[in-house]
Amino acid sequence: MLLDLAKNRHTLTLVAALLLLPLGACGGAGDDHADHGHMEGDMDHAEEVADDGAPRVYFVGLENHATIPSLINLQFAAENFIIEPVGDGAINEGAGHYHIAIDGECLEPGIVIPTADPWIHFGDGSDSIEIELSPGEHYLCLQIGDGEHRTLDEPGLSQYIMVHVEEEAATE
Ligand SMILES: [Cu+2]
Repeated sequence: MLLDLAKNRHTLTLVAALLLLPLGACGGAGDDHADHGHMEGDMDHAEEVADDGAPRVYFVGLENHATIPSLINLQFAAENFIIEPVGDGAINEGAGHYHIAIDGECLEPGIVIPTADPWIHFGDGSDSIEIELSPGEHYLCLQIGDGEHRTLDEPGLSQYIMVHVEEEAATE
């Protein structure tokens, strides 16, 4: 494995944050905006990337090498791809769910994404998470897995970026 667990201590914080999320917000209610959010305008990304019909996922509003605060709400978006909750293991073509790895690399196609650090599965079909990162550089992978959590053979179905996390102002 490529993962260095020593670098991932902060993911404990992350997991704690995940457990505190109100899961009720993540159900089927979000279907309406999944494919249309980028049409509405304030997202730079929509203007940069022509829609060529290829499936694509990305961190919303987060460019490679962006500087971000320690506490951030990561949001994901998909184009030409259906985000669905994990069912009974059925694999639906052109559909899947998000995963992120914090300080872990994206995986090659055909690999079942582990249910362990540094990976978080969004098996309920949700598309955001609030995380807290330590100051410094971090690497974020957003990657789709199918109904069996297996990575897909489409280059656009993962995004790997580096972010700079600001030093926090001292507060008590
Ligand atoms: Cu999964």
